[in-house]
Amino acid sequence: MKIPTLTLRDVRLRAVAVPLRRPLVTKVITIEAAPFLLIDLETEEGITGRSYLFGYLPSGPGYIAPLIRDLVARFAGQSLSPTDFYDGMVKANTLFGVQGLTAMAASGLDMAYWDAVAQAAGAPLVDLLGGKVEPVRAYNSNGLGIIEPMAATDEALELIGEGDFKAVKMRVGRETVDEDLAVVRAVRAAIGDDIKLPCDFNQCLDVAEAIKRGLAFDNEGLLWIEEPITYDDLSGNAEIADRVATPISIGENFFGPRSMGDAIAAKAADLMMPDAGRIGGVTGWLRAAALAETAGIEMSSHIYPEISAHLMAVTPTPGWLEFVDWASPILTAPAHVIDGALTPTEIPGTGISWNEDAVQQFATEL
Ligand code: SMN
Ligand code: MG
Repeated sequence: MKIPTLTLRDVRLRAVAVPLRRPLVTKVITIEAAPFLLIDLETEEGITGRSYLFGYLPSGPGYIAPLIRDLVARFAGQSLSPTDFYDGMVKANTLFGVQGLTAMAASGLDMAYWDAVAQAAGAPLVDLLGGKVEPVRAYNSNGLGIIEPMAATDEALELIGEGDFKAVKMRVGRETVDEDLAVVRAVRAAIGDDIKLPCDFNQCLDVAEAIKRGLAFDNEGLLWIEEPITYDDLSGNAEIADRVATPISIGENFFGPRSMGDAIAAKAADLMMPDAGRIGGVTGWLRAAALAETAGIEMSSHIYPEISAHLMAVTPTPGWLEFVDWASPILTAPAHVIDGALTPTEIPGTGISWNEDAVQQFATEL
């Protein structure tokens, strides 16, 4: 299939804060509403590519928006392949800095451009990437924050029931290892041995404490231990991965595929889980996926379930798709998990288009 080229014209940016059904309580932050930056990338051909970025902080979208506007102004009027657009954006920020918010801006635009290009081809993104529309196994990440054991057991069962999930993720990092262990055991007793159970520390430990908790968790049959310490302490992560038997997973904070390559080279983790909105959108994802394949490492996705379904379907060493329904209220075709799996939409592009009434309802200042 020939990948169409489009001519960039302008971008329309809006911000929303979409209330979460269950607040996400992590050790380091509690998120009650998802701050999204909505990107409508207009082309001279009349096709609009759409994507969104998760802004983490209520003010997050406002910091990313001007970086996106600068990039679009820089490339407006040009007809570029998606690869040339992505590489051009990274190059344009060489001296300013290519990690952090500029990487998010480039990732968001790359995702929107691929959406436009796939629409122009009249095919779902996954087809354009050489794959096919097929179910991708998913875990439910829509809850199980740092909450009481009783509440956690009820919530774990609710989460499984929301899509016949075969895996749910819980957040950990309570005051003591015993408190964490009590909740892990309570949840395991409730869900049984057949449901996979990854857990996420959101970087809240130091190396010594991570090894201590990791060893204590080793008999609990967890699918993985995510981000035990700060993500960019690669040698610290490598030490933990070496000492702890349960697989260590990191990646949601990698900016661009090279940071994932560095982590693989440092043996910083057993599993990788990049985030499409930070790793470089579709283009960065494909490059990261090739690195995971050559290293023989499973790669899972982080949030962005709608586009990640397309990406995971072409990932050579696929792990699990993280399912969150945070954007569902503002989408006309929200993602639905059936039998524990999410299938990419058949709609040409990535399948993202806005429910304008909801966008208006949840609009915030940009
Ligand atoms: C997470 C995701 C999005 C916002 C905050 C925390 C978490 C996860 O690390 O992996 O689900
Ligand atoms: Mg995480």
